[in-house]
Amino acid sequence: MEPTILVTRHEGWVELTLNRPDRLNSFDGAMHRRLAAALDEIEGDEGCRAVLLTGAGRGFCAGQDLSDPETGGDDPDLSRVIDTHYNPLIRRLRALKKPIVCAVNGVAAGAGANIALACDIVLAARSAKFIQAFTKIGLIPDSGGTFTLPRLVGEARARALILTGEPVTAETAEAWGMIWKVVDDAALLTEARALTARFATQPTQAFALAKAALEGSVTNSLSAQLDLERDLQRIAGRTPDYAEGVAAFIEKRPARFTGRSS
Ligand code: T3D
Repeated sequence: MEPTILVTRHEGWVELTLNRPDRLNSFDGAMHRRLAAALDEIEGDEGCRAVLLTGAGRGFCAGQDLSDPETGGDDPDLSRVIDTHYNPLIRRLRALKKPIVCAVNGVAAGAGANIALACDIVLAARSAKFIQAFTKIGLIPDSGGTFTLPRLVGEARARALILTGEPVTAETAEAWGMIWKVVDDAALLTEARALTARFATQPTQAFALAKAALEGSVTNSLSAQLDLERDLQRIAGRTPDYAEGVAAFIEKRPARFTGRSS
């Protein structure tokens, strides 16, 4: 049987493909565990400096596999699957110390939409759409949807998307600031791969620290955020990539970043 998560290693970066195309790459427990194992490896691999997440077939991800016996039963406790799988996944994507690009190749529904929105940079195929499908089946958004959406698109749009479950086209998602960019379907993977490969040659520590600063900004006051920036900049200023970046600038040559912390 084909693995439900395809892991393709490139020079300095890893491509993860959700691979249950006949179920629009919806998640069952086994797929969650495979993704978690792949992320374990990526986190521990200094040679991997960027990640690309995409889906196989015509969909990106339709969220939870609604036929998965692990989440069904007479008296389901959906908090279990959230605690075991979705919440750790979203926390890991946000905390990953390397950029994660998401190439949304088709429909992203339910948790699938919110997993995409938890990535650092989202490119979407022109034919893709984003659906907060939860209330259609009597659930509330999870995987950070109630947190991420209002921050990305504003309260009015977030509330309407959540309560109506209406699909948002990739073009509207870009226009509303929900995602970074729409790309023609045929060009999506080429463009997403080029971006991820470029990130893999850049100052990885600075990316990690910038992500940490952005996370801090969610709850910090301006004053606390200024202090956090100072502290993280102190760390950035001691990385070899800072020395190299400045030297390359002075010498008017391209920088050769290693991504190393020391
Ligand atoms: O445990 C918990 O439940 C808690 C966690 C919740 C997190 C969540 O994500 S809840 C939200 C779950 N997702 C959904 O409700 C979305 C369900 N899917 C859809 O609404 C539609 O499939 C789409 C709008 C995403 C796409 O529609 P369309 O017409 O392009 O495709 P389709 O024909 O509906 O789907 C194609 C196949 O994929 C189909 O199988 P078939 O008939 O060809 O054998 C369909 O059943 C299957 N599929 C799509 N989504 C899911 C799914 N199978 C299982 N689970 C799915 N989520």
